[in-house]
Amino acid sequence: MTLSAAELAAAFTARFGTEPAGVWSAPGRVNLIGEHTDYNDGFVLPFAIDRSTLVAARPRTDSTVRVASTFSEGDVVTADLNGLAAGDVEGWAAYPVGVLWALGRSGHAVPGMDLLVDSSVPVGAGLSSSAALECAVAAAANDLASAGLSRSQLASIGRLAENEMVGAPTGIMDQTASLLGEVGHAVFLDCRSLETMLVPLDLDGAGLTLLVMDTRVSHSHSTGGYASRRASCEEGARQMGVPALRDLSVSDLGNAAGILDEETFRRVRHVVTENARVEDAVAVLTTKGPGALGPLLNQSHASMRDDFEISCPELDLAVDTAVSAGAVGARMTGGGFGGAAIALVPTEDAGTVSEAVTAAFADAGFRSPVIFSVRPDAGARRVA
Ligand code: GAF
Repeated sequence: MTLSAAELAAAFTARFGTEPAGVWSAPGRVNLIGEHTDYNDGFVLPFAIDRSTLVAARPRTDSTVRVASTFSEGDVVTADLNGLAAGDVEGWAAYPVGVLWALGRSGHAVPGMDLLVDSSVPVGAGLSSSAALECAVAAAANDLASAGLSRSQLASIGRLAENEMVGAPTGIMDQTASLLGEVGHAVFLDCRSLETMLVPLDLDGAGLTLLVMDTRVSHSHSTGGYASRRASCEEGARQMGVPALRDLSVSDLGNAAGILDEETFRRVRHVVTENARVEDAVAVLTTKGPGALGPLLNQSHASMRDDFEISCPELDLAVDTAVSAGAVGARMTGGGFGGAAIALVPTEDAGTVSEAVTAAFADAGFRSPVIFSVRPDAGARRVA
């Protein structure tokens, strides 16, 4: 369901019998480039999208949290912040409850709350519906408890909730994009220093459309593949004698090939070359504009497909077909093993590219993809 802030406030009143104190919104994200670099202390270049999660919230006088969503009529998950431990809450409620728990664990007293959630970020599409939910709740709790945390601090709270309460060993990229995004910009993030820089991403001005091609192949970052890639990266850094793969550059790869086993080397090569591509992408965007990003997007996809091995036949088909049908460039986005690919296309070709990808999926016997366009939008904010 996608409700307006006023409609969600009315639904909250109907559900909990009292008006919310306010409504907060946080967007999902597309990662333009820089995949699996965040937990290697590297560089990422995501942007907040014009699809978001809304949370109507009201603080309580006790430590009880009640969460409900417009997707699960009647179901209210209840938890008590007192004595709550990592892993205690399961399912989707682990994200909102986890944020309140993470605030408390980080020394910020927050009361119990009633929360009603609605979202237009597709779940499981690799657009970080999870970070959108975390960041909307974090923004609400920050305001309602007058915690005074910065956007970067709130991103860390969201990550803590995801790592500890949900059990997904993810990095800081998604929460940063959801909290620090700006209209018409991507967010360059140095995941070691946590410094950010807004980079102009004027798609309309360049006559470009960014298509999301949701393969509808489901993925989860709290299961095997994501964690095993992370473990390979840590092992590669250990064997190379550096704190993190961020500390290697492309010129170190020859040396790495002689030290690492073949598979670990390919994992390392992806991260090292991807960091370089992010820096190149920032330079391209600031000097030439988004129309010149194509080769970097395509190279990023090939690296994830061949070296990091996190793509799948549906993602490869979406990317290859989009490029053949006229996209400037395309790549899978997010953690991989399913989810979505993105294609940067001249706006006049967006229909042709979408149709070509849909037809290719039908020919291959794959489920029909869901294809839509997104724009760089603003980060989390109070909307009512
Ligand atoms: C997921 C994670 F949540 C991010 O932290 C990041 O690692 C991404 O996968 C891969 O780049 O979205």
